Amino acid sequence: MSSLAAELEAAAQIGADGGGVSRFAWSPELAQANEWLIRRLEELSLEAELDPAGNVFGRWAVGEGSAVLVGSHLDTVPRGGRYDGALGVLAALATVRVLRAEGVEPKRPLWVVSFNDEEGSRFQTGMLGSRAFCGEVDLEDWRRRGVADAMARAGVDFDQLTSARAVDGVGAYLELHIEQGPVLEQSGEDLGIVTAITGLLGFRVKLLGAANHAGTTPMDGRRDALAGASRIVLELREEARAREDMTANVGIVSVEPGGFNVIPGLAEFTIDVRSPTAEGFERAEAFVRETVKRVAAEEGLGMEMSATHRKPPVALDQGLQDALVGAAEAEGASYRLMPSGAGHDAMVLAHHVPAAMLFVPSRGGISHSPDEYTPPEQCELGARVLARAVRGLVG
Ligand code: HGY
Ligand code: MN
Ligand code: MN
Repeated sequence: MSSLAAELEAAAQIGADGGGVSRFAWSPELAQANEWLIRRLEELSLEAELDPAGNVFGRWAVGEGSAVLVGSHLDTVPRGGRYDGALGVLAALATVRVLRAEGVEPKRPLWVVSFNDEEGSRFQTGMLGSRAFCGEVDLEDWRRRGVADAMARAGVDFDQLTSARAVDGVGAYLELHIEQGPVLEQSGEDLGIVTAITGLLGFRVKLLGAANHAGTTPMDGRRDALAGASRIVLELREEARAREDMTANVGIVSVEPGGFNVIPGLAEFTIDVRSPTAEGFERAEAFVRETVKRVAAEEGLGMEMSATHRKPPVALDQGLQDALVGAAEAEGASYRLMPSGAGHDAMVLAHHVPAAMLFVPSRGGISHSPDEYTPPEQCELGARVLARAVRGLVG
């Protein structure tokens, strides 16, 4: 088994959960994964650091000028797969290993990174680590979301988050990632070179009705919060199905008081909508706000709605895409230029430095699931192309 496959296997044991992996920001499982990673970085004689935002860096401090930053994330969705994020972090390690083995002396610094909380699983607002690294910290919003309490429980000082900004030292960011969709498997190419990353919109909605007796309350006139939420879920789905440039998902729903014979008086849920175009992104946001407001009114429900995240679609750097094309061709790998339907830390970095991503196929297009899988030879080809591109960037 290659060291990449072995390390993916070892990482998947940390936070193993029901066949998948659960590692959330400032949780013991992610802390254990970060410690494991730091040991790997130190074995490669890199300067390892756990920064104030929970990001893990391994720095090869050589040469001069801005650093090439390579990595991804080790946090996961609940019972996620073993490749989402981890592949990119471990491929960055493999890149250093290859360059050292080849006796390459980089002419500029090379940094490996595992960003904290890319998924947003705990606080429903993702990419906290890369946003802090880039100086995009919203202390009040994050405090309101419980980030400060979670950090305090983990013994980490919330007020130090703003000192995590260090993107000024970076000149380029590269991330290897599984595609998390069916395109490459269906088209048969070895690799995807990402042109742009879809825009992400997140909301948290609370519908307030009236808890009442499920049997004696006349059907007309009920103020059923879950019925209202259900209508919104289906209307979002219909709209997204009818459009080429929109996806919609409601992944978390809770109702109160939660009795089988009680009409739900309160329903709280998340909304995740996405669009790869600026126009589609604006239209999707307007549609969500209008639909929630209209259905709440029609159902006689009170409504509270807050945005959890808003990341417009972003194009990735043409020069770095060209470098990935050159590296793929040099490795004899077939590839296609393609957008990403998933969000990534690269969409944060891309607003600050040239950033690019490389995809390997996902079996059945499955991700955010224990069934996520990419064959070792495809992972290794992706890692080889990444290493070749990085070698070209560090001179
Ligand atoms: O949700 C996403 O697209 C990413 O996996 N965080
Ligand atoms: Mn993910
Ligand atoms: Mn990811």
